[in-house]
Amino acid sequence: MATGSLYFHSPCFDGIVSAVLSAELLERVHDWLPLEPRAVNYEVREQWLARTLGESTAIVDFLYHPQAKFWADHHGTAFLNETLRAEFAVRRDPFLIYDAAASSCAILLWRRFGPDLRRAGRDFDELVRWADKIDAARYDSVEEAMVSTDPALRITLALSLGDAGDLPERLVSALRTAPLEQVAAWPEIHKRFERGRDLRERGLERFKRAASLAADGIVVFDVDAADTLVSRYAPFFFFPEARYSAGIVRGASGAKITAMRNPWREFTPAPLGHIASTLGGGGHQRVGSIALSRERASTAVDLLERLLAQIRAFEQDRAQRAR
Ligand SMILES: [Mn+2]
Repeated sequence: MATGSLYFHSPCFDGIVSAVLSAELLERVHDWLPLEPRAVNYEVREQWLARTLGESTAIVDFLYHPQAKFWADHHGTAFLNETLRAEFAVRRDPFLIYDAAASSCAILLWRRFGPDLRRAGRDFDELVRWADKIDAARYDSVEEAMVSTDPALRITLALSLGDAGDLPERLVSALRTAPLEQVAAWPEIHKRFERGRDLRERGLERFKRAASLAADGIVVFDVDAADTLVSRYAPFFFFPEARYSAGIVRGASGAKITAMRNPWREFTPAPLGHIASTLGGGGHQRVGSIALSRERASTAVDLLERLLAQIRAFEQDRAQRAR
């Protein structure tokens, strides 16, 4: 039987939910061929545009491709070059949807097509709510981000272990009809979740010894994360009053410098993505990071110092303006 393709970003809960929504929409409401889910991630970047897409191809939560018949994304980096961005800007097609201000691809799709799906008897409110919360990191508390066992968070941690095989594709197929709770209870999800929880606990112990809170409210750390999972929220788990975290996470393939503002405190932070971009990295307002290969990992301490200096300069300016 002929089939179409549905590319979705993975491992990512938002990518999976976006695939569920678009599969249901295209197959049930618009009579597309059955869509085969295919997980993709940014490793395919270099070859993405060289790929020839089949007649019935949808792409969600991932890079724009001019041959896609259905496309939705919210990443600032959706267009691989300016020509594509310009070409897209003049296309008028209700099946090509882009909004860099949307907090998740799932919410973007749900706002646009939720009424059609509801009329077809498909309600995905709960899935969309979780996808949006996770993608936008809009957690109620650091505890919810770190130790909660809600079904969507169990699946997210299970996926974060890597080597997931075709688990993301099977999740898309299952979540089209089965309740979230039931899917999260799959033995393989449970097993991966338990392993993820152990690794995360080890990561926390390691982080605790490698971090300290500076007098100006920045959690500074240099942690070896090999064989553990170090949560990006660990700094605020130990230092809930901190304003920022900035540090080095070292692994087998190199090192990563990351900076984040405390998402549970109200204030206008230094532009962390911009600061990181001046040092060879990227990000957005609330989080910046710089990836370093193993060969360049020795520059990490120096780069972190320069990043900290820029955050501190911003904060001093702010203090002066307030005076
Ligand atoms: Mn997303």
